[in-house]
Amino acid sequence: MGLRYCCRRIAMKKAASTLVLQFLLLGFASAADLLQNPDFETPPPGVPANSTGPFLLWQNDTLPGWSFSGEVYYLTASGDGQRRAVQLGQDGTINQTFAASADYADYLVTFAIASSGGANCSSNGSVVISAPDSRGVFPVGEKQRAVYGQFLGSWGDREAIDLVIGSETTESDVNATCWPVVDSIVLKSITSLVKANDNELVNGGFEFGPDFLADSNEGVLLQPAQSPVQSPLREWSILGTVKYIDSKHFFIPQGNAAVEFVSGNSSGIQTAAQLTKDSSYTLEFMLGDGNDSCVGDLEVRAQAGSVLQNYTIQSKGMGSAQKFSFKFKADSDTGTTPISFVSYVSSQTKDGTLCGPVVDDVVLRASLGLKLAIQWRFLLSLLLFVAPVMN
Ligand SMILES: *[C@@H]1O[C@H](CO)[C@@H](O)[C@H](O)[C@H]1NC(C)=O
Ligand SMILES: *[C@@H]1O[C@H](CO)[C@@H](O)[C@H](O)[C@H]1NC(C)=O
Ligand SMILES: *[C@@H]1O[C@H](CO)[C@@H](O)[C@H](O)[C@H]1NC(C)=O
Ligand SMILES: *[C@@H]1O[C@H](CO)[C@@H](O)[C@H](O)[C@H]1NC(C)=O
Ligand SMILES: *[C@@H]1O[C@H](CO)[C@@H](O)[C@H](O)[C@H]1NC(C)=O
Ligand SMILES: *[C@@H]1O[C@H](CO)[C@@H](O)[C@H](O)[C@H]1NC(C)=O
Ligand SMILES: *[C@@H]1O[C@H](CO)[C@@H](O)[C@H](O)[C@H]1NC(C)=O
Ligand SMILES: *[C@@H]1O[C@H](CO)[C@@H](O)[C@H](O)[C@H]1NC(C)=O
Ligand SMILES: *[C@@H]1O[C@H](CO)[C@@H](O)[C@H](O)[C@H]1NC(C)=O
Ligand SMILES: [Ca+2]
Repeated sequence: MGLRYCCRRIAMKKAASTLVLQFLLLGFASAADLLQNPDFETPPPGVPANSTGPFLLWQNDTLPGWSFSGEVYYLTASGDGQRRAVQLGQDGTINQTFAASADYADYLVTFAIASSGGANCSSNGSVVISAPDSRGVFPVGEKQRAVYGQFLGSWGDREAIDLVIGSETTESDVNATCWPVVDSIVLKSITSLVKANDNELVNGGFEFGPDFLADSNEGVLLQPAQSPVQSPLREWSILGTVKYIDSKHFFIPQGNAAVEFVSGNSSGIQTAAQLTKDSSYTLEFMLGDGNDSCVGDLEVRAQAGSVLQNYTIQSKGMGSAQKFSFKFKADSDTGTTPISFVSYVSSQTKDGTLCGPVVDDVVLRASLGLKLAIQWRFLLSLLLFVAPVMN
């Protein structure tokens, strides 16, 4: 869904079919109903239509689309625009098996979790999401509700994948624990991404990441991910907490998505580029604010190889971005040059939400010298090849 939407918009904006084609070749993202009843809107048959309180599921109940064990409650929010969700109590888990696509793809999940209780809980419990290749623990924070994104794994061959969602608490007194509420579980698959020819970085525009929830204006939180391969932000590892933000609810410098560094010291992203040693390159990026009332000086430290540079913008919190760039020489013996953007200071909006600088549209290019050199080498080899033939 994400990709088709982005491409249609690009096509309308620029009417440049070549650009669209390039985008299509870069990778394909799809969210075609991989899960049944992902938002629990189809209730267990045993739940009375007018039920409002938590409904404890018995062994003999069914939760459409899902299996469950332990203490699992079905919740129906009272009032209009009914929302349903599940609460995972003591040893509560739900699971569902989905079929991976025939082609190999990376799977990302987005989900919302909420605290069930108020200040009386000494622990809100955590949600544990696991799949054959991964396991992530997500605490219900101070906020009433949070949306997270997570990398699940890479599968193909129509393999059957069991997604398991459970609860966990650090509190030994079960009564003092407010068990977490889970809702809106959205799966997305992305086939492997390929470098565009004018950027040494893959996913430099951050268009490839977990899905956004349609009804949510709070972005998607991404937890630390050491490996760019096993990161929900494709091809970038994550330091601290990063908020993945969408153009429907935030100001985005380029395309439909960007990253906001929200956890202060330190929060950011990192990747690596295969560069030619001793050649010159230019790193270009947009730095801004997401139109989320994040007021003040927003600073990031950009790193390319051994070059570190700090950049600051004065944010009014109303959505703006500036383009920056710097040149550097690739100096790594292994050919792998680290590229990173990190924020060291934490900021908050007036209502206490953590916020920070937004980075987008990161482009790493060979400087003109290197490009000419490559072209010359190409021309020369062509001449050397053609000359004898002509003789
Ligand atoms: C729910 O509806 C049933 C009949 O459909 C009724 O007997 C019961 O009192 C209702 N409960 C509430 C809480 O309204
Ligand atoms: C499930 O079993 C319980 C007792 O063990 C019973 O009270 C309840 O009516 C049963 N529910 C269904 C849907 O059969
Ligand atoms: C949930 O897990 C159990 C045990 O691994 C398995 O038997 C069951 O088929 C799974 N349910 C679904 C809906 O995937
Ligand atoms: C918190 O505990 C107090 C005292 O036990 C109780 O009066 C109050 O209703 C509780 N609050 C909530 C939100 O459960
Ligand atoms: C649990 O969540 C509530 C918000 O619903 C928050 O007020 C409380 O501080 C949280 N408790 C802990 C221990 O994080
Ligand atoms: C949990 O708290 C309730 C009151 O809120 C009490 O009735 C119950 O006995 C407690 N259970 C345990 C295991 O402490
Ligand atoms: C960030 O943390 C590092 C080490 O943990 C510390 O040296 C540095 O002063 C911190 N910076 C800020 C701005 O808090
Ligand atoms: C960039 O900012 C960090 C953190 O405030 C500081 O430690 C560092 O010296 C600065 N680097 C440069 C090159 O100004
Ligand atoms: C910021 O958001 C407001 C509404 O919340 C909107 O009117 C305004 O156009 C946005 N600004 C930018 C630069 O996107
Ligand atoms: Ca973007």
